[in-house]
Amino acid sequence: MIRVITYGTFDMLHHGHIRLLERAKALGDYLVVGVTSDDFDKSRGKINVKQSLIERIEAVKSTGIADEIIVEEYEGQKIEDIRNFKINIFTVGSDWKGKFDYLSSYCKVVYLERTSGISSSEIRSASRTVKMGLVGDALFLDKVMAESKYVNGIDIVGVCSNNIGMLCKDLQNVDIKTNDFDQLITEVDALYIRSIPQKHYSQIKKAIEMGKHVLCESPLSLSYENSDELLRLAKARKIVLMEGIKTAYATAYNRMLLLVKEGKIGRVVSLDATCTSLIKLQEKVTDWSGLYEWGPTALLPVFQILGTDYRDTRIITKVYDDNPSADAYTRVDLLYDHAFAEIKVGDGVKSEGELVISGTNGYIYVPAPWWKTEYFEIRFEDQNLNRRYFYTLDGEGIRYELVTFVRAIEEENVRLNIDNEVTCKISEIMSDYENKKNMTLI
Ligand code: C2G
Repeated sequence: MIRVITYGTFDMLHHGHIRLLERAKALGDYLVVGVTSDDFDKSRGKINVKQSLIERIEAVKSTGIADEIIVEEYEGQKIEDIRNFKINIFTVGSDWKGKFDYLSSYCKVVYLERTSGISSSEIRSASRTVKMGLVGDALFLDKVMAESKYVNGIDIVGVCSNNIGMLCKDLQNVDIKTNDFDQLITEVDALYIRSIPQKHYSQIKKAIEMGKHVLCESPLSLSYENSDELLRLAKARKIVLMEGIKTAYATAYNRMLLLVKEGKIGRVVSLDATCTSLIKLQEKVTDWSGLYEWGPTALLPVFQILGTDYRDTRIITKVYDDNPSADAYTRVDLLYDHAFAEIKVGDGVKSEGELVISGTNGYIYVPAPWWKTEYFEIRFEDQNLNRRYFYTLDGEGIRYELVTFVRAIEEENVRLNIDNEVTCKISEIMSDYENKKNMTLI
């Protein structure tokens, strides 16, 4: 009996896939098909896969061609599969020609001619491309531009900035370059906003009223009520309004949240999150200061783990020696009925940017810089039980954030990674800071 194996993502299964499977089966008597897991696809740069692993497996199964379906989860797995399943022939489409020659020491390798004129990418991008405009004065826009290149279905066509000259070449080459928000907004389907936080509310409101989707860097506004109003307005008009905190879309962070929710460290009693970056003077003119820049990221695990029903807060801000109106380093304490949290953020002081979540059975330690980590540890009294977790993070989470945004525009009911109540509570802390509520300045 000749045993054949082939692998693929098989997203939006089409006749190119089916022809491949048929010819693979015809090479022998028994066909094993490896379908790539969502994580494996992400780690190899395929981030736009539309269907879940289950849906893709079901689609392959429904062809009736495969004798056995397995999941491909990691690099190097092919060799192991060939040994375990006693495979005689490995086959894949000719777009991979040469890439799997190394497997020929384990079995025969056959490249089958790829069917021309059809691909998953074409099917995916048959849905309309979202024309997006970027708004803001900071160099962060360069990162968003660079990351958008990895995301199908999004095209950055314009930028509204007072600093166009400072931005990257790609952004200088877009069709619409302006410092007039009203001009940009009329020519796009969606906006990515990173203007100063004081402008967010009016810009978002205008965008929603004109039927444009918005991805806005957190905070959405500087008060609970304003953010709540914007989210309701967006919902009523069927517009996507998404708060941008890239950490919320980072794989390791999300896995860590699941482990906490599952009770791995027992009941969480305290959380400490620190985020700092010493920024260059040139950037300081154009970017936001301390709490606005880092507060939302540091508050994210607090609200996602301890909830949004805190009892009390206290803010301590160390201002810059040469600029008493700007915060160099800020500490926010949050008191809950059965837990407490402390965040420390700023751009005028450097500290260890770590996250520690302490529970009744153990704690989670996420080393600096935790907001874009690929790795964390769970630690217990008995060190033998400690475990380390590793994940890959491409593009600091911005890439996945953009993928989710486009998906939410295309499909209904896509779950965003930040709940509305979390968004509103982040805005509430910003308003406490604005209004110097429960705050000490030093
Ligand atoms: N294919 C084809 N003709 C097409 C499109 C795809 O013959 N028009 C083949 C591919 O060459 C591949 C299989 O169908 O052999 C599955 O394609 P994808 O879902 O795009 O999977 P891919 O990302 O190529 O994964 O490690 C190898 C990978 O797992 C192959």
